[in-house]
Amino acid sequence: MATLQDILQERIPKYREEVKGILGKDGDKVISQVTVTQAYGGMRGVKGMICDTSVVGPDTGLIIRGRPLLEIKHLWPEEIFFLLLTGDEPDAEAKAAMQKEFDRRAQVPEYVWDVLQAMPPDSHPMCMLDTAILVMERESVFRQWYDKGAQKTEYWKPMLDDALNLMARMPVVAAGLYRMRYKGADFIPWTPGLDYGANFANMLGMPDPTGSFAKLMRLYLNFHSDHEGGNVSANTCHTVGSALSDAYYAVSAGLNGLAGPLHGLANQECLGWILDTMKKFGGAPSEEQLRDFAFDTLRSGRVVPGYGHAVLRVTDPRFAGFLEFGKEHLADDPVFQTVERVYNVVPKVLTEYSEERVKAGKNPIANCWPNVDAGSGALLYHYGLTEFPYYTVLFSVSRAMGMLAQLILNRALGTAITRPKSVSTEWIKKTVAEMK
Ligand code: CMX
Repeated sequence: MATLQDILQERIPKYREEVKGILGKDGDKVISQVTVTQAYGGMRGVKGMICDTSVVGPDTGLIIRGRPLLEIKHLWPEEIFFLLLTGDEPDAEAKAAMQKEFDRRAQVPEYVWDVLQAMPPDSHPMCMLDTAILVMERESVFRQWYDKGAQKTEYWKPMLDDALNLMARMPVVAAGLYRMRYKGADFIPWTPGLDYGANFANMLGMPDPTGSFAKLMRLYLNFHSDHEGGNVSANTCHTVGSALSDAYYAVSAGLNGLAGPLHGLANQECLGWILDTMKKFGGAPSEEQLRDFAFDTLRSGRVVPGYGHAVLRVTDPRFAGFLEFGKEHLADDPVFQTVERVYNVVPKVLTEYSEERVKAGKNPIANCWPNVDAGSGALLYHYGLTEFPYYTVLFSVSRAMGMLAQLILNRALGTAITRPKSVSTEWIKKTVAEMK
């Protein structure tokens, strides 16, 4: 049986050789240019970093290691992590070995709970999760190896150790803080022998007589795991990790970015918007009512959460996958029905509104289609997870997989410390003037 460690040990030297070959042969080829708009505009579209775990095509959405997301939606989180890292699905034995790794590592130190208990009771759950991750930094295997003078070529090994520890502990911490923060209840421990997604579902403590909540958790953890390298959370994690900060520092930094309302926090805002429509109209609104509500939102200067994307230009396949799950498991739920109706209405509203914006001299809305956050909240709500601020924590447990896989590969390649060149507005003015 080839374990994750065996496969990486065998492949990393080849991966290094491949990259060395590319750099030796084509290192001076130009792959991207930067306009002034891009420099002021979040570097959108500038190709200036490498990520091999996944790519996001504007017209295809997420593709993990060459596999379009909806073709691999059946994979469990432990299989997704293996795939992200190696490019292959694990065989049954390797999958079982991964599950044993998590069983072995899923002990959360007592001091983590003490720290969480000491936090103000109105702390945001994302702040609690990040605090828990940071406080465990003292256990970083990478830092111990580094302090002892480990060879650079070996760095990926303690990084993998940290990654597996962190991955095993994150669902325990996330579920524990949920029960502490919202239920005032005792923690439910990790159950050895139970898979990662079902374990998380079980530790949250939702009643799940049919097992469909565990199915949702596996799907949820799969769908949010990675979204190439340039998004705020992955990019931040990459930058912090490039300074050889360990996985605890890097992942918590990335997750702080995920906590922003234009990124992962939209997860909590979407369902709020859906429920506001239902409150206003006394139940699932008609499409006409939704249209008016969406225009009111936009004209009051707010965004319609769950719609639009920095890269995607089509319906996010992750949204499509959640919609399919909803149709199968909760078709009669009025909140889910509202999500479906919003999908029928909002793309048209945003398209019209975008045209109004352009006439008024503003930017068009580049993508009027739903992103991942537009539907997932309704599914969680159906199963009793009604605390919106918690949704980004679920996102985080999943996204940590992609961030950790990217960190390990970057340590394997010895990726350089990130240091793009910034320029001043004065420089832009002078440089542009010289071009005329
Ligand atoms: N509602 C209203 N206006 C929107 C919009 C939406 N859903 N999506 C984009 N716009 C606006 C932008 O705010 C921007 O306006 P200004 O020029 O006045 O600042 C304009 O359209 C152009 O933006 P864009 O090029 O289409 O999109 P960006 O790459 O700048 O931003 C995103 C992308 C996701 C931040 C934006 O679409 C948005 O705010 N969506 C709603 C929030 C959301 O769902 N976020 C979750 C994204 C998924 C994730 O990354 O986690």
